[in-house]
Amino acid sequence: MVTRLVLVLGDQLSEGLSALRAADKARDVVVMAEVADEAGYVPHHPKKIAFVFSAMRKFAAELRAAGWDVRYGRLDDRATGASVCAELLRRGEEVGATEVLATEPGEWRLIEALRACPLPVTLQPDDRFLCSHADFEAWAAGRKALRLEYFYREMRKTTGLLMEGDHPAGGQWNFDHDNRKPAPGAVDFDGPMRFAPDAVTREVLDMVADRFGDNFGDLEDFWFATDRAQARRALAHWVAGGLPKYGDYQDAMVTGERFLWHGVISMYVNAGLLGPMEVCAAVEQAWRDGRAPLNAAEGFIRQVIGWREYVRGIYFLEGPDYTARNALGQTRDLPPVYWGGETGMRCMAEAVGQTRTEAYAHHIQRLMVTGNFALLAGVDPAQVHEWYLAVYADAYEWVEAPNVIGMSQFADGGIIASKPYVSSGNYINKMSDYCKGCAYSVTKKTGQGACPFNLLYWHFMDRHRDRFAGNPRMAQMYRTWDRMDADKREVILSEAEQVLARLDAGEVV
Ligand code: FAD
Ligand code: DLZ
Ligand code: SF4
Repeated sequence: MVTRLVLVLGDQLSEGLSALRAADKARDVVVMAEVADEAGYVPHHPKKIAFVFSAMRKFAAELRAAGWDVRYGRLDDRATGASVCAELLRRGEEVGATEVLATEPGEWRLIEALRACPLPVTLQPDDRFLCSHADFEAWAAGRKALRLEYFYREMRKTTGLLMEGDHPAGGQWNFDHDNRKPAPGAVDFDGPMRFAPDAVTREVLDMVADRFGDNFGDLEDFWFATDRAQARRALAHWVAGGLPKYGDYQDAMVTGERFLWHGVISMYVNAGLLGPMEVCAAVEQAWRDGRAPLNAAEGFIRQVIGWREYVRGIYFLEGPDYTARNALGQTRDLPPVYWGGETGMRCMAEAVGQTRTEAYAHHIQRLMVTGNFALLAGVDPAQVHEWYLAVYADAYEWVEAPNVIGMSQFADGGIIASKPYVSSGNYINKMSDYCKGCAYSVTKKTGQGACPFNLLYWHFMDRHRDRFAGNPRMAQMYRTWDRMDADKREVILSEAEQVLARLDAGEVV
């Protein structure tokens, strides 16, 4: 019997991975590798690299303990190939294998690299996801608009989560209107479970500090779970303490509170340490046991079986050119504030600051602070995309690109979002306490100290009028703009231009 290589990538750390299921422990050899190309295709946050490498090393040890022959290439071993394909070729020669079994990677870039690899690679579907490509294509076929809500209802029915017979639990599919409470005074959850680095992680941390110390992001105080057992404990900790108020304060932002009641488990689910059904089942059980309210359980389950599956479906449906889309023709360079440059904007300082320290920001910070600002400021979506792909521990292209190119930057022309997620400072002020400590004034629409979001919001509306004036969901805002005094409109636009000029000149905004 001929030996085959079984490729396991850094985000495929699941015992039941389809490639492993298709392989034969007695004759096949598992290949895992920390390769320069994967560690460097964007300047990943050092905590993200450390998380991926540590989890890979520990998963390799688990596979070995389960009887697999694992050939693991470390980044600090000179013999390790520079790319996934180079490593496969090296290992192929080493063990006399001429074919590869793999689970479909989550990025077109890697799928194409495997197709181009001289060794024949058989790709198995990644059935850790709940909706297959074929099922998503069938759902999307013939629909004019691919809206999440309808997809989500189908997923509720297929998974049976929060269902009572054919009906949604509580008589409603969606409890989002209960989930928009602004920032509370005090946070009564101590945040995600933290793990002191073990010997494997410490070794990885030293290497990452040495090789990637110049990348944006702090490596110190590394606390992530790096194996399945730890990730399960982190999940249980959050279900007990964070889930009960997760729904209520899902959209809130509080100065210095980096996690609030959020799960902070996306990096574990995306790397394969936890399964999407497993996390939803834990949440559903908490609701059934009376340990969490329905609005919290439904809100969370919608993110996982709804949004998470939906964005993956869109990524694969739309094809490899998705990340290059720029429907609004925005071209400005990403301002230095995204890489920690000085800013007077408290909201941006908070969101970018915790991104730097934790490789984490929650959804509303990503969407309504950093995403909103980039969109209003007219930043090139490809640069925005690369930033998000680099700086978050949970970022892989299949999930990051639809969220950034589609949901946040409207660069796909409205496949995901029915209208752009833009707002003035008012929304941020309503949902956070950031404005209180800001150098700008959120109530000032123009003049010295006016909040840049207020100015840029109208600039965005005005410069994209042709595209959005006919959108019924934006008509009210255009009416407000049109009713404004012409002089006032002119002042707003010219002050917005000044903000943009300052961004272009690299000045502090
Ligand atoms: P929770 O608030 O506790 O949510 C529960 C879970 O639902 C998450 O763990 C995640 O698995 C899933 N989820 C929630 N929203 C989404 C979504 N929109 N798309 C996919 N899954 C979702 N998520 C990523 O996993 N990787 C990314 O690279 C990523 N980039 C984003 C970029 C932008 C501009 C925006 C607006 C959102 C992005 N998201 C991304 C979605 C979301 O912000 C994160 O999943 C979430 O913040 C992770 O933190 P959490 O585990 O505390 O989430
Ligand atoms: C993100 C990442 C990093 C930083 N490094 C590696 C690596 O060295 N080896 C590997 O197999 N995977 C790595 N990954 C994940 C992949 O780059 C890629 O993003 C995902 O497999 C796509 O779904
Ligand atoms: Fe952000 Fe404007 Fe509020 Fe300052 S005033 S924190 S810039 S929204």
